[in-house]
Amino acid sequence: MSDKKRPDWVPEGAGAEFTTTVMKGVEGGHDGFRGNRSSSGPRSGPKRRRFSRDEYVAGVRAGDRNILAQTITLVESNSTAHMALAQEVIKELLPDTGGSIRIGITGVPGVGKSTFIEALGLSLIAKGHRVAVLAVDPSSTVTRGSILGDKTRMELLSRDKRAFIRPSPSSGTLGGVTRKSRETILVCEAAGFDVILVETVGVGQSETTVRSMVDFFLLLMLTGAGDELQGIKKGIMELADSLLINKADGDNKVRAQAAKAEYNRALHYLAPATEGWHTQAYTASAMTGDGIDNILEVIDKFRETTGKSGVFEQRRRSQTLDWVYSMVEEHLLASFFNHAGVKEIRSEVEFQVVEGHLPPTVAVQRLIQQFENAPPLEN
Ligand SMILES: Nc1nc2c(ncn2[C@@H]2O[C@H](COP(=O)(O)OP(=O)(O)OP(=O)(O)O)[C@@H](O)[C@H]2O)c(=O)[nH]1
Ligand SMILES: [Mg+2]
Repeated sequence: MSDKKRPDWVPEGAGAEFTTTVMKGVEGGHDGFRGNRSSSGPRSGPKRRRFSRDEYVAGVRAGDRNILAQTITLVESNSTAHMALAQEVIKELLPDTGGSIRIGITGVPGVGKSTFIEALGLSLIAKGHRVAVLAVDPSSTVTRGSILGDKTRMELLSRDKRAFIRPSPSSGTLGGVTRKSRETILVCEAAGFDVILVETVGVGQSETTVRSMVDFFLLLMLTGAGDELQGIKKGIMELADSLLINKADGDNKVRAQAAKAEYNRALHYLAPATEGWHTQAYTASAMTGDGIDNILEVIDKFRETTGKSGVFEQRRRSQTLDWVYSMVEEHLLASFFNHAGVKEIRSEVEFQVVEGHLPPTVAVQRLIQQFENAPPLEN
């Protein structure tokens, strides 16, 4: 793929406005600001400067790519001081957010997500949009920044200044990754990106996580591999607003059409992911470009339909509230498990329960009582 030449379908002018747009993700240190420390050797490159709240806000609003990238780094930081500043920045930017369509794209490894995103992104910018591509990969620390490795798959898009590509945030709890990704979406919107594409690999909990932060959720599938092989569960299909059978090119075209019909039949028996919207299957090829514009039309139609019915706005509101309560939940859980009093009796209570000396319900009462009432070291 490295010597990939521009395919015929690539819109004219795409990739023409060259710039280095694949931003580095959080690296090294847990606070994401390793670049500020004099770690080793002579300093190379320009010194990274910390900005004030107002500088971050003004830079993002002005669409300054460097400040945008640094604001996201701030948002992704786990240090308490950075988090506090990030919240101030986001609070200021909030009125400028929300003006995009947020599209989640999932599918098993190798289904063609990155290639598809490049095709979709190029088509979108040719239509006058500004596209931000983010990744959510809560599954491992090793693949962090895997979008960077995908550079060859998004070669043209990554060089176009109408697009902005951001690798996955550094590792952490799923909740932490969710917060970072959601806040990154907001920052990109404030910077004027009107289409946000969120790629996530179809494993574990990440689909549900991404579904909870996007308006439209697209499931990419393969034909000829069988459902079990694809690891596609009914549950995932039920999250999707469209199914797209990818790689519908060459010998695969006919099979892709057959798979489409089959999935459309299956979809009749599933509850729709979005009220008032009928999830359907389509075919596409990120390679030839077939079906790319069609799926954009489907997304337009989705926005129009759900916008009129109010479902679009309703979902955004409930997603925001869900987010609030999932953060509350996380905070409470962390406080519980870090509580000195709870820590003190926990192993003894666990022992009593598994030995059958203490009913689980009583164990819960003891632990909660310890957490709520007893000062940590009193008994
Ligand atoms: N024939 C054909 N091959 C494709 C198409 N889209 C992608 N591929 C190929 O499929 C392989 C995987 O593509 P990627 O875009 O990296 O897939 P991905 O889903 O992003 O993979 P992960 O990031 O590893 O989860 C690459 O070799 C692509 O060239 C397509 O439409 N047709
Ligand atoms: Mg990929």
